[in-house]
Amino acid sequence: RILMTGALGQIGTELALYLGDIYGRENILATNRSEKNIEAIEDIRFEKLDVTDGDRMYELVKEFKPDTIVNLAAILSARGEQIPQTTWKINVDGVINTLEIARQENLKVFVPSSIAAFGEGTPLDNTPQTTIQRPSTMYGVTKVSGEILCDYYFKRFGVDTRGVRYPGIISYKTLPGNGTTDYAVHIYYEAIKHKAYASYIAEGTQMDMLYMPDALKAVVDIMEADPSKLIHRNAFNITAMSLTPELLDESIKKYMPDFKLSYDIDPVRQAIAESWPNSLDDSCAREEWGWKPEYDLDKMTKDMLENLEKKLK
Ligand code: VAH
Repeated sequence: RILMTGALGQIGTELALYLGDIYGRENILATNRSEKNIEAIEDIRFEKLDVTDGDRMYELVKEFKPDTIVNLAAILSARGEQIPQTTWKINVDGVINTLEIARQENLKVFVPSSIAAFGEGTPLDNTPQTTIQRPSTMYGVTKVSGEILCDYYFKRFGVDTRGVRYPGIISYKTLPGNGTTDYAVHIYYEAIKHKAYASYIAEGTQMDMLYMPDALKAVVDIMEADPSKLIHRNAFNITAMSLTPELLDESIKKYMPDFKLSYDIDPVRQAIAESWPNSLDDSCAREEWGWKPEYDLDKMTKDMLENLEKKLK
């Protein structure tokens, strides 16, 4: 049984249904600070929860009796720069409350990190699993803090914490909320709606990306992995592709030859994107728990355009 936080976000809505289909929808309790987008999780039980309210989270755990907490609640990178103090509170209190309850109730924990956990001084090409982490965004600071807190609770208290460093995630069901990689989602929506998109990220800017089905499978694969094989735990680099706006443009043009890409750079999100890796080394995830993405760029583009065609018509 799984209690999820942030379950109405870009990952949360699809992960709730995905986990429900595997473990039984009655075994999922989806929570979120607001009820916006609640229809996306269909008949899965929902309770309002602000992850900074540890007492309320504990009440829900006592009542629902999960064996696992999946803590997705977070303010993402670009929004996080507008409200850094709130971002710290939500992102880190959410992790601490999750870990404290997991410690006291002996629960398993999944907390995702992000490529945003890297920054100044990190080798940006083929970024290693273990390297310098000096992120330049508050979101990134909270993600590094989350990684270290989860490692601490595993080493000090034996809490079974696990997580991955997600790259940008591309999906067509729920729009992401104010991230930096979101341009790679909006480009597909705009391709269907207007056959054109003005990218706020500059040509040549490389960022790792993952298609949602692979992002979802990673959660189950790591949580069901044999713990004796895990050398790392809370921040596995995972990726499927290193994308630029022009690579997305080229792929979309294979299906929509008259698509037009232009640029309207947002200096804030461009600076964030440039501080993140160009490509990740995800060999540890592949070796320790069999990480293997199924979607490459063209396969993702085909699926995105077909599904958005239906969704937006
Ligand atoms: C963001 N989509 O852009 C999130 C993610 C790696 C990017 O953390 O902030």
